[in-house]
Amino acid sequence: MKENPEARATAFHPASAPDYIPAPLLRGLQLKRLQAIVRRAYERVDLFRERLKERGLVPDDIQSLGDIARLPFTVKNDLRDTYPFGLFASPLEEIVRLHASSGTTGKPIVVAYTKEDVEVWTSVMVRTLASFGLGHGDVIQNSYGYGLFTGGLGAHYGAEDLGATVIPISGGNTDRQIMVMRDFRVTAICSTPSYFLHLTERAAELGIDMRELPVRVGVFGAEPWTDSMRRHLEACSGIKAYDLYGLSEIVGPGVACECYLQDGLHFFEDHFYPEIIDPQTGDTLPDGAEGELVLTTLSKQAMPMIRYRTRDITAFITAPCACGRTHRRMRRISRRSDDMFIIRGVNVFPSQVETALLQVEGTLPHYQIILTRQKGLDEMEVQVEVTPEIFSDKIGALEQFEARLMDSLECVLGIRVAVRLVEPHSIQRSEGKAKRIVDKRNS
Ligand code: DLL
Repeated sequence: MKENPEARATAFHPASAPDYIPAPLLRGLQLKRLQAIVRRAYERVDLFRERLKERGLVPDDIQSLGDIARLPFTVKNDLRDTYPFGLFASPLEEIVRLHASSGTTGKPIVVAYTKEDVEVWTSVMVRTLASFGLGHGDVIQNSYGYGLFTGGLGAHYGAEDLGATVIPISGGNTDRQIMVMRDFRVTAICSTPSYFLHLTERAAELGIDMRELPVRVGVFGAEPWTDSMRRHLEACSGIKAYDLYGLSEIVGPGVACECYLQDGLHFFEDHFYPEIIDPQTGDTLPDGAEGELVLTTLSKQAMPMIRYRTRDITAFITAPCACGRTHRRMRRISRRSDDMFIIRGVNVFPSQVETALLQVEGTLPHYQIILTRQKGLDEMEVQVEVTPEIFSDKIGALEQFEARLMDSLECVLGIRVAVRLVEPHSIQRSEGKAKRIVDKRNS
């Protein structure tokens, strides 16, 4: 029997104290930090100073948190254009760590940390793990990739500082992961949700029922996943699956995370200031409206990011959270503005496909969306794995099943799209972020 995770998750951890500071104090702290970081960027980063000058602004113009809306945005291309070190606000000798994110095209983006920055990052990861009920005595298997990706070292430093035992196993070598999880009596695992799904399936093949193991918490993030996927993962492993959000440009993992209520992600607002904007106009949206998340680092020394456009789509949750944390929450990131494709005039996001598939019993959450272009129009086909029982069924039953999936997709997307059932294990598994879209439109 697993121990009750809720009892642990509601227990107060001393490192979490900043999560509960009264809102007026938090706003005061944010303003002070915002003013200091704008000044730092203005004095040390050419691109930022030039952009402020173009607008006739100086750091003293920031007199309230609302004044942030007067500042220019930073976008991913700014990091590419100034590659590798152009946005650094600290000399290289003060930088203790570099990470990089490859992205889909061209040059990677490089991000930097001073010793203080690493300490802040560690502290937000400690607060993250504590909010999932983890602490001293836990054994944490860290299956995020170590290396230039921020997932591995970010979670590692947090887990160690928390006083837990960390197993720096990184991604891959699935059978060994399962052996370690069982033999080292692992109580929590950090990985992408898609990799954990792969782990549970492989464990079942090896005759190991994860529900019988001591593992009770999943620290999942780095890719979009749905509530249906959460329910699936929790049911087949007996753990509590928590959502953790972050991005390299801001710090890595540890920008926002769920609390034990699993109802939205609290930002670590003492270090990261969130806004939601209309991605078309750039205007700040009223609380509760869905739009693009924009983040400002309030304490980052090596590479301050002012109003960074994440391309991630979400909304603030306006009601206070019953957990008592005062930091604002956002809905889970269901999609990115650049993930969208248009099929017969209808906007489609991969997460909608996942939701539709998981509504039909017998599908496994392994799917890929194949995009092609025919006579100038985009077409999509959803390839989805089904359970061995269904796959080995008679042809007629398979066709019926395919039709049910098409109906479910039509219901969610509003258009009828092609579905192809594929054998279990035929879609390639990823050790990190899952590749949901195969884009053949330009080939
Ligand atoms: O993925 C950092 C991270 C590592 C977060 C481990 C959580 C856990 P990047 O590689 O720079 O950094 O990718 C950042 O991944 O803009 C989102 O689009 C997506 N993403 C990250 N976390 C989540 C999440 C890391 N919980 C990009 N839900 C972000 C949905 C997420 N999308």
